[in-house]
Amino acid sequence: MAERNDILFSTFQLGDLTLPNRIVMAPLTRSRSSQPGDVPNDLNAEYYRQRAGAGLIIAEATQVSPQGKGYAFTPGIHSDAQVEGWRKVTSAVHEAGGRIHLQLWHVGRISHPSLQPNGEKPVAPSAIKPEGAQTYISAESGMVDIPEPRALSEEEIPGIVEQFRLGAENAKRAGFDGVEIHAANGYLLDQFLRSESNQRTDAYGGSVENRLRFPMMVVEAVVGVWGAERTGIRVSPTGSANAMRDADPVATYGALAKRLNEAGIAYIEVVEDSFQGNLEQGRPQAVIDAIRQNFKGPYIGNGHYTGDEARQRIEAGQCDLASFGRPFISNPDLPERIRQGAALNEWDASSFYGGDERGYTDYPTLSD
Ligand code: 8OZ
Repeated sequence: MAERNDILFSTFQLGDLTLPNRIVMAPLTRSRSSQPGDVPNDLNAEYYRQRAGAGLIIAEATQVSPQGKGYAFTPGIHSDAQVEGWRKVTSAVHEAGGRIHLQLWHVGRISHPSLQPNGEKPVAPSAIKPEGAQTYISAESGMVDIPEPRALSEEEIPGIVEQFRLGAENAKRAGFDGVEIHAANGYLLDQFLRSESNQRTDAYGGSVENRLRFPMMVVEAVVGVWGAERTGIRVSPTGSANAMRDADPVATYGALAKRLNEAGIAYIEVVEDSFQGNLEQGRPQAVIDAIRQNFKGPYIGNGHYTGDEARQRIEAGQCDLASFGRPFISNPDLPERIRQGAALNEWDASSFYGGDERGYTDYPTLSD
């Protein structure tokens, strides 16, 4: 049983939102939107409603445009039908007393022509194939290799910033409490940030300052819609998912953290130790320190946390909040279980992506 003054269950001021606890539901791709149109539905609303005990829910990665899509069945935030669908989700969470951000996503090169408008090549900072990366394109074809992308022209970049701005506006119309910019796990913003996937020789590549340019344009556009206090970001400085690597993550992410601090955004969520692969054994402490030193706002730690570890790391000042992914899939009442020190349900990985209510809304709570 947790102590009465358990820091995990102390309130936390995140921007201008007051959270009742420090346990955040991490963004989780579940690939269950309605087709055609990648539209959130009643089942999705029920899933998030069940998890409203989180201090904050960060809803799953959601493409800001058809071009930003990289997997079958992931939801979007670029059509009116999607806005209406998400409104069901935000209403359900709010009625249950929760708070919910939307994660704004453009996959860049992690896609396939069969998912792209007019069957075009996916776009990236540079025409570099993510070696070994795959994506799920349809129930019939399943997982396929990702082909070489097309490098974006300099002139196209403001248009992609505009896709994020519209996504942010649509998220507002859909009733979210804020947004998180997806700059992690090898998707478009991460592709620009890291030296190996960004080999550009124009103003968007080369030096750290240049590699930060496009991601910071997105941050500024989203802040223009939501205000800094309702805008967060997710990064994965040493994550290797989707064939990612950076020559000097301390320099890249230290500089990014400084710029984000100047922008005054509400939080940074850091994937410290990814289930999809990490270039370092354990948590990359040098990068975590560089981010903490440069970004003075709230830090959400993510990656293989247990409740006890979250408590210890918050008490030690290493993070302010902790986000949980897979434990939230199988435990809709995860905060209550952590508070009581109760056993957790195990997750079934075969039902993570796609399908129906099984492995989605049918995990039991303590009171079931
Ligand atoms: C797992 C499967 C598909 C997408 C991420 C959005 O890694 C994802 C994702 C994870 O951020």
